[in-house]
Amino acid sequence: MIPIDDTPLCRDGKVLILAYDHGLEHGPVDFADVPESADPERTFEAATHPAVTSVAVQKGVAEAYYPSYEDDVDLLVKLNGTSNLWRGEPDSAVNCTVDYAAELGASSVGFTVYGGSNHEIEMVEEFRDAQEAARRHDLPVVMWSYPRGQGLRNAGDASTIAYGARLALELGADVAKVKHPGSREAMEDAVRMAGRTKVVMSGGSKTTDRQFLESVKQTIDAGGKGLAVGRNVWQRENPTRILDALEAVIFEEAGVEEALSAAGR
Ligand code: FBP
Repeated sequence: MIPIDDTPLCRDGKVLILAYDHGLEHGPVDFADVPESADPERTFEAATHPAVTSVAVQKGVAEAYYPSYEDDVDLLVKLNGTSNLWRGEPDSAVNCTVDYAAELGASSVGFTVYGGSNHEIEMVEEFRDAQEAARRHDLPVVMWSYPRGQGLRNAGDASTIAYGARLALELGADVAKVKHPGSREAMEDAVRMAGRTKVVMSGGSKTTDRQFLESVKQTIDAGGKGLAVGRNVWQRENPTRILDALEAVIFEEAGVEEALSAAGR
């Protein structure tokens, strides 16, 4: 296990990963409301905000855009990912090796595991290869731990999310990225199940500032390390304002009201 507090993935022991792999995972629909958000430069610019500890992108976006930002932004390369055009049981193609992610300048890597999918066995075997290669490069591993699949009717249940957090510990991830399970207590359970693996909340689809900040606050109060968020930042007209608010909640122990005023409302 890598002590992530000493890596660029953390600032003062907390994590705010700005996720931008949606062009692959969801496609153009995610950029429809804010057309400028299709330009990766806009997200890289947002990632220069001091609250952001890393930007998470796929290999192609890293190759094309990271060289212009390498002095100002820390890079997490997502090693697998699948388009929304795929209609099969949840699975994720391994698109990048750890060696190549390191060559691109990544200081950490990300990997999705769909526990419960009919493809769980292969995904976990692929994760094994990536995790062991990452250890050789001394790169922290963030597991996007999203239990789902046709046999799982309760993917959003607190107990399933806690199981996802536990999978991350058992399989050797340094950070477990899990969906918000709906309450502080349920997030405490996920944090407890993850043991020494750090838990970060996955942002989810865009919601109001207040609802979003409340879920982030619950995560921090539950012992979570922070957040890996995409749409709730770059689908906003002004990503800087929500990042100001997130900085207050995650790094300055502010409450939601205080954070909302930090964001200027
Ligand atoms: P969001 O904060 O926008 O939810 O992004 C987090 C993330 O894990 C992305 O990295 C990924 O593209 C997306 O969610 C996958 O979401 P899902 O598979 O649940 O549709």
